[in-house]
Amino acid sequence: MYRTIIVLTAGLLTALGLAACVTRPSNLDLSMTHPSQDKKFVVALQAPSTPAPINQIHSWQIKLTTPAGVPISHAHIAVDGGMPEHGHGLPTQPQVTQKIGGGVYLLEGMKFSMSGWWEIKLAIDTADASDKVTFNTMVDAPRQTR
Ligand SMILES: [Cu+2]
Repeated sequence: MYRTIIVLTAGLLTALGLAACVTRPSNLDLSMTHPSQDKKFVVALQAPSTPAPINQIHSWQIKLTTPAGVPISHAHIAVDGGMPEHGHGLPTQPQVTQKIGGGVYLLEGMKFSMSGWWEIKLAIDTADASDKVTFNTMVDAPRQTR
């Protein structure tokens, strides 16, 4: 009798554990500076605050350089993203609206509509090269204290 309960409990815990594993990889790379997919650029993404506020429009900055660290100032950067676990995209259509100079760009119109794991994908085009980069970020549930 007790044995049955223990086996059932263990089974339930295993099922819950597996469900948790599906939510996101445990080795999710949250770093905000990455080489692009084909190593043509190095891209740094700067959030407005850590963590980014939920359900508010915010602006980020993107710094783009060559692998050697030379700033790239005349790139076209397209933005996409979403929540891989839920299969939906970004709730807004963020745009790179300004080239600030020194390889820094202003990314406006970002919004996260729920807490959890979000991907931010950039497609970068210059006269010489095209490449992509994906960033991961975790958005927390809203805090009551703010
Ligand atoms: Cu979602």
